[in-house]
Amino acid sequence: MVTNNLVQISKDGEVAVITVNNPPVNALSLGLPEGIAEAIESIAADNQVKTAVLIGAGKTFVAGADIKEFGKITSGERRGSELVQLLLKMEDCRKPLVAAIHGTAFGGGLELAMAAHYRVANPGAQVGQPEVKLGIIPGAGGTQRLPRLAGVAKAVEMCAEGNPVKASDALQFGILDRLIEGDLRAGAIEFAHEIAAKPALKTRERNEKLGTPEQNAPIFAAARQNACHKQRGMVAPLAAIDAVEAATLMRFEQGCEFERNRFIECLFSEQSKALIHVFFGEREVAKIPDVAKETPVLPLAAAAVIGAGTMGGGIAMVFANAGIPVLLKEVDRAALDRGLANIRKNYANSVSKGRLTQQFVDERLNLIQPTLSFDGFSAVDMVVEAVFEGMELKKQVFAELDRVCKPGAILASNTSTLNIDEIASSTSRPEFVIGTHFFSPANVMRLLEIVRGRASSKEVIATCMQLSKKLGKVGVLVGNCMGFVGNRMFGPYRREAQFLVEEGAGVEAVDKALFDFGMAMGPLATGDLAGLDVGRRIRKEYHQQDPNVRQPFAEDKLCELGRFGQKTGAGWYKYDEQRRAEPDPAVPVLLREWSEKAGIPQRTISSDEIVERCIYALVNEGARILEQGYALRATDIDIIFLYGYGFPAYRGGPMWHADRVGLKKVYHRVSEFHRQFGALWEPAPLLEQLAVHGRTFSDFQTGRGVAA
Ligand code: T1G
Repeated sequence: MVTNNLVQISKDGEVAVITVNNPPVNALSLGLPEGIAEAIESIAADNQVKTAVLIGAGKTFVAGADIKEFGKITSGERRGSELVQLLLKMEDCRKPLVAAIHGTAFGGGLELAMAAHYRVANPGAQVGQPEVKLGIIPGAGGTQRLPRLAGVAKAVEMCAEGNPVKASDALQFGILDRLIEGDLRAGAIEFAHEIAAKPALKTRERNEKLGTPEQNAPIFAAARQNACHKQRGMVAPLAAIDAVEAATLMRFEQGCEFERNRFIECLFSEQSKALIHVFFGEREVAKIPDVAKETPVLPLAAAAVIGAGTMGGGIAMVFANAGIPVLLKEVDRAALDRGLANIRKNYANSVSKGRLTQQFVDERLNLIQPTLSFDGFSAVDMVVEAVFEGMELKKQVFAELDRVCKPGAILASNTSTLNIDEIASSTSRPEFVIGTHFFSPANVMRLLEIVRGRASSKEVIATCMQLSKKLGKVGVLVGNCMGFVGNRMFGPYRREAQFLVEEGAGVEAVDKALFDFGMAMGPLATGDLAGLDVGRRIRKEYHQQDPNVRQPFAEDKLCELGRFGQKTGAGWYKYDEQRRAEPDPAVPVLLREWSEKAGIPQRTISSDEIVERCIYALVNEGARILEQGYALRATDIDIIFLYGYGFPAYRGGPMWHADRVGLKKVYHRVSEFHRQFGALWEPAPLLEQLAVHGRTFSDFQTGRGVAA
């Protein structure tokens, strides 16, 4: 029996089975709630049916509302309350309904399951209210029903933080009634027989876990504090907490209305538009126009890393964490021992913070095999080189790797600045050479820039893109230009931060303005963390000092004083033993002296100017990169900045942010800065062109793919 093409009913004796089938993730697209409603009506009217199971076809239960249809609600085309009505109808059904969950019951999917009278799940299933990650809150009673099942503390955590919960935990919290090993459908039907004679309990009437105001007050206070800290600047987590609080203070219907109002408010917000862009963007970056989905990937069962420094050690951990055995090679025993000690220390930290178990760590450490020779390299499928940044050294390493590695092994470089094609030229297999630019700390940062050389083969690209997923990273394909995409843009951003302090803005004022904008860290504090000498080395090596173009000098001068940042206890700030930053009164004095000597007039600079100069410097360079085809889409640039540079996700990334500000305004400001500050601010032709035609970065397509 079929209600519509998305929902089918079948029968197993007295148990009806309602199957939802809307691949790939059974999202609640238009027609699906309506189909389930019809199914409920039909089983209510069917005298043979005593009880029903609601289950998902394919790889998952319902993963939530259809995010692509949100625009229909904001445009007024749909009210979007069909689901709310359906859930009441389900609860009111006299015949007990059992939701049978596999895969993910997320958002509207969990809300749907909570409106059933019972819930069973496979042990591998997960449940969650991830809406805050899209800048919204649950919109179909999730904040009202979840505290009634799981209690206030758990519900507020799930709704405000948005993280998934494993089935075994969900059972313990009371969200699930039973775990079913083996065949879910059969187990759910058996469960349905068992409860057929029991009353159909309505979740909305189960008030016993809602607690008292005295019990709840500290829970909400702690949740708000946590949200302000961990989800700084985001509106939705606080709205979600308010809505769960409403569940404890109001009747169910009123609570739902409260939730609905906050949901709509959030749905219309800029933050939610940005976060939805990020959700789809994260998936879009995996799509490479000239590398078809069907492109065969190469086997990747064993890897090697050259260099056990901070980056190399971190990369070895990333492979081990993904269960891939990895050789870790150094040139001498002392360096290898230092590298291994760092790896052990990093793992021990994670164990002490409760993030990993000792058993997991022991297993991973066993996968990392330290070595001083190339023995065993002939058996690996991929090598990542992470030696010191220097072209000659890298070429030597690659020539050696070409000799020792088997044909077909991928030779990747973790270089952050060097030309991949030149590195590849030292091998006989440039088509197997590629850049895999990890970000520090490699075992933490989610970004992986995959740098396409002129000869990199499609199979190698497809393999690295797939590998990034396996390693828990977001891989973004970029072209082979100086600094690739992220660092090429980050340069002008940090350059402006230096110019600003040289013109009279305070060090803390610059960092605070960008921190308040939402950046994880201010640009000057970031310099101290990375080491000011790193930037100086790159500047020295690559920048042709054109005397007509202004160059920042402050960081070079700090370096001359031995102030390299955190590692030397002083840079832009001074640091104590625990590397806690403190403003250093010596710095403004030095800056004034240096600026005076350089003839730079000092003035008061607003936080708006600080933000515009730093962020529009990013955007202007991003526009050049996009036009030149070194990034496939504006979205790719956005994702790079979110996962590699601490750009706030709720602003969608630099290019999305510029689109929302309006490219006319951005172009106007960039042109003003050009007049005021000279050549470095020359507007990118693409920015000008899009601004003049009223277009956006989002709708710009290069049509050329990534330049090799
Ligand atoms: N709506 C529309 N499309 C979706 C979708 C959704 N909810 N979830 C996934 N997709 C698409 C995705 O874009 C991709 O498309 C394909 O499905 C496979 O996804 C009323 C308001 C379920 C864990 O936030 O977390 O319910 O790229 O590559 O790694 O209160 O997708 O192939 O064209 O991610 O196996 C709440 C979001 C919505 C869940 C599967 N739900 N999805 O991961 O595959 S708001 C969510 C996920 C809501 C209610 C509120 C993951 C996944 P394409 P994928 P995956």
